[in-house]
Amino acid sequence: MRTDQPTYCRICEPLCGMIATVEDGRLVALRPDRQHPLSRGFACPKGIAFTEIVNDPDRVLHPLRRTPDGDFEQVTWDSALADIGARLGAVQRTHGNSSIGWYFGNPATFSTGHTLWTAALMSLLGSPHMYSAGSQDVNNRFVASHFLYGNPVAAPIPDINRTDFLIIIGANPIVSHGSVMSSPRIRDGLHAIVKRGGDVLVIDPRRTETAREFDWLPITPDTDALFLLSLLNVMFTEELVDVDELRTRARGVDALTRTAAGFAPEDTAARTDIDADTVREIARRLVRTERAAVYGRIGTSLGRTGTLTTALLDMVNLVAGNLDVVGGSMFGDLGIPGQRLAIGALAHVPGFTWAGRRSRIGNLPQVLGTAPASVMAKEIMTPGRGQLRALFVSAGNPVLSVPNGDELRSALGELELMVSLDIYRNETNAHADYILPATTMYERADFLLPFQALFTTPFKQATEAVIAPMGEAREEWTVINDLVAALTRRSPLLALMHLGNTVSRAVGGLLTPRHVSDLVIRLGLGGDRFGLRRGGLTYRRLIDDFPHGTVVADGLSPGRLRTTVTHRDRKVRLDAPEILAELDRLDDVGDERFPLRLIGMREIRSENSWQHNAPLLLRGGRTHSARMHTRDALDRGIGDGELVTVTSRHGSISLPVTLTDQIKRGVVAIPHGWGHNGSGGWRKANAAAETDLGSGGVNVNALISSDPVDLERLAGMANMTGVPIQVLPVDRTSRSPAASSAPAAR
Ligand SMILES: Nc1nc2c(c(=O)[nH]1)N[C@H]1C(S)=C(S)[C@@H](COP(=O)(O)OP(=O)(O)OC[C@H]3O[C@@H](n4cnc5c(=O)[nH]c(N)nc54)[C@H](O)[C@@H]3O)O[C@H]1N2
Ligand SMILES: Nc1nc2c(c(=O)[nH]1)N[C@H]1C(S)=C(S)[C@@H](COP(=O)(O)OP(=O)(O)OC[C@H]3O[C@@H](n4cnc5c(=O)[nH]c(N)nc54)[C@H](O)[C@@H]3O)O[C@H]1N2
Ligand code: SF4
Ligand SMILES: [Mo]
Repeated sequence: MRTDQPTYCRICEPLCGMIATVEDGRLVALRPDRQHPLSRGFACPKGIAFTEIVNDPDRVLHPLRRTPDGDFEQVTWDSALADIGARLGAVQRTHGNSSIGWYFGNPATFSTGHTLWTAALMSLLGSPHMYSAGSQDVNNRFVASHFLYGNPVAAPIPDINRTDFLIIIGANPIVSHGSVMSSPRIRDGLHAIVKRGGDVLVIDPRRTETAREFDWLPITPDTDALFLLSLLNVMFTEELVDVDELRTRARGVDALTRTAAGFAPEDTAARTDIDADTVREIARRLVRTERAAVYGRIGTSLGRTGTLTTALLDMVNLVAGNLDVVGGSMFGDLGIPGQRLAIGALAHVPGFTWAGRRSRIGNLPQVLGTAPASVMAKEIMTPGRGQLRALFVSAGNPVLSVPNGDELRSALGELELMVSLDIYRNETNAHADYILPATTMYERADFLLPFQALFTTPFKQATEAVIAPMGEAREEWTVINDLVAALTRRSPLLALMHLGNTVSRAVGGLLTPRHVSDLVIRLGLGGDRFGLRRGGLTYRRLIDDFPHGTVVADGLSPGRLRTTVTHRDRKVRLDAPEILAELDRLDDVGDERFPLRLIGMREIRSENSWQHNAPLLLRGGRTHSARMHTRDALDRGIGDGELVTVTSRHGSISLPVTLTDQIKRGVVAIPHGWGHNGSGGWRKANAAAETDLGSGGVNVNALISSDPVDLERLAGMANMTGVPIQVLPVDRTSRSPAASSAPAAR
């Protein structure tokens, strides 16, 4: 039997509508859903290629146990869980709860059950070793919001549907499809701004796919904070701002004015490479355009001061009169009664707030209960109380995604127990004792819960699983329920959770992600409020009556600041000393040995490290190469396509170079997520991007420091952009000591 089922894609943040064709229980095709109210028939190549991932012969479909020779053998779930439980119990007895850790990667965020159950397990266990991809991605956003609003999960998003002037600084939405913002068909959304007479300005060191379609202003990497401070400087010194009005919404206006006074555009121009007149013009325009917004993402997060830079983005929006107003930078709203009070109360729970705990190594603050993944290797290797001895990795590939993968790779081998929950064998779980097969998104039901406040058009959709789990794959949250049983002896809270599960299972009412989602749907925007609002939404109604999803409000609502800010005076705080102290880190990192600056770039047919095994995405042959300005290459005697060695203070890699004029001089861009080294099971990924030096591409994070002193102080963010590097032709450097580590970094 062949059926077409509406569902949605959960690879990246627009969550595009999809029609899944299922034949005799197999997923045979995916196509964009034309009836989806927001994505309206759009899907990108990754979304379409997902059929190949679901059916990939390299997928892990049965529990695997490591054999003494380092390979894996198939075992039953029962024996895997029994052995894992026994070994986990032993680690817990010998070393305590604080020796058990969990790293959850990016795809976990797209599964309600996975995120909630992991967070519950780790917080009830009380271990400080919870890690996520957040310290390479977005934790700075949470910390900036903690200081500005008192509410770490408040994240303003640009009202792209109504803005007339959008500045995109450090994001490439035409490739990434938008991040910390769910806005299907974002390319159309951006072009619509221009069509209604507005402008989109992209400030980026590279003339990106987005910059090519709009206006481009190049900037020196990792100088965005200086640029934003200069915008504030102009707004205050040219008296463009109604300061009295500002004081009704914010506290610390004087301190911010004094701070900005030190950053006249004439003084920052040499560092940012944006001339003072341009800065002044942009500042005036942001104030004078009624509907204007500034939006930043990865490029403004991975520098040395990601939290400060992100706080400054919001400050610029606020001071220009563009925060929390139509067409500006706006807050999504769950529409749940009492949400401010609830978040205010949560903000006192150590695991929810900022710096509720600090890391044993590096003394870095936890963010929403997670510690910086960059210190994970040292947490494993450094003896003492709280040493990490057992690690779970779910939906993550930290050997490729966090700094200094070689260090982590060797540390993983020292663990007493490592368990991976994944759909593939990858570079990280090559070191696991067990690999447990997880379902893909189309093998589970879900609701867009984590993204509810991030849609530029408030939207709800729920889906059933379109196929049954392949092989013996299981959903992560059910595996977590099984793990809890092994940990009850030394954790009264987990004992309670286990008891709750056992009792509710017996009466047929086990708590599931669907219950949690149903609660949020019923209480939230458009929900039935448990019968108080007739005809309102429930999980069931979403599935039955709105299989393509439903828009629950025409647009974001202005005036949310008072329900978003949890500070007692309900004012945005502009003078947090922790944030202002970061200004000390704005000095130049110049080093004549490393005259160039590294930045990252995302590719349209990659998703971090994990979609290089899909034939559709490898079509035409893929290369992994550094992008470098033609003249920088000429100066070094480097020709297009040649192999180069890229060296930083921390490591060295060799890969081909692609010469281009679409990048600022002095800047080199290298995609991350490559470095497939054959130890994993994804055969096509290992064979892709072949060069004289091998295949699988190289791991750019070999160039990045995992030393705690090099991490951003407030959110423990890895510094992955603006890193000083040198690039030389391979043959000339092959005899130098720096290059001798190149093969190891591959
Ligand atoms: N196709 C595809 N889509 C993806 C992903 C993917 O791997 N592939 N990954 C997903 C994930 S996990 C995320 S978090 C999002 C990220 O979404 P985005 O942030 O939109 O994506 P990036 O391509 O990382 O864009 C960052 C931009 O910042 C620029 N940049 C680097 N350093 C600086 C700097 O110092 N200053 C300024 N102003 N700009 C700088 C880079 O040139 C780049 O254009 O994308 C998601 N979508
Ligand atoms: N240099 C540099 N490094 C970066 C970045 C950068 O811009 N530059 N970006 C950073 C960012 S933003 C991110 S988000 C991280 C990503 O870092 P990670 O999340 O650590 O790595 P991914 O490559 O996303 O790996 C995801 C893994 O999840 C598996 N998987 C996919 N779906 C599922 C599922 O449903 N269940 C389970 N259990 N497993 C699944 C895949 O097979 C893969 O092994 O990388 C970061 N690293
Ligand atoms: S842009 Fe592509 S990968 Fe992202 S949600 Fe849409 S179809 Fe999926
Ligand atoms: Mo990310």
